Amino acid sequence: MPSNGYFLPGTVWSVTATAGYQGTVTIGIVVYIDPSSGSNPSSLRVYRADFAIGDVNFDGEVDSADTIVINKAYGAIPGSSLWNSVYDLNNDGVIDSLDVTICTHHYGETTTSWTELPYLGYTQIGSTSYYVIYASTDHFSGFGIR
Ligand SMILES: [Ca+2]
Ligand SMILES: [Ca+2]
Repeated sequence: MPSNGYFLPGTVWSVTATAGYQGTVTIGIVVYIDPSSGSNPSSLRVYRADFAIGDVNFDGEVDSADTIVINKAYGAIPGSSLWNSVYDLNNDGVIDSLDVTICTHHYGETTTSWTELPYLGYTQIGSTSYYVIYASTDHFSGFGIR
């Protein structure tokens, strides 16, 4: 976990909707709490990350690593094995140079916006040290806990 207390950006959960959807949904994120830490699951909250446009690998910065993954899916359309709607930055149904151009236009931008989501409680998974922390969101994005 990085110094800002969130999960590493690379391990942030990314949720995308493949069909039109509007409304609020409940999400649950599983977290391990070391019993010796004294941490209380009721103190944990779910945050939504609003990534910079072009940060398609969700590592917190727009750079050449993002254009590399977009280029690996070059030419992909919905249904093809390399398709990933995250890389289709202009939402035109094909991953191509227009998406690379958008990405490079945002080079150097970083993810700075984290929004705490409404807390809905938690449940323990059996008698383990794993808990599911619940929150509601109306916006699919990346999510983390702190
Ligand atoms: Ca990135
Ligand atoms: Ca596109």
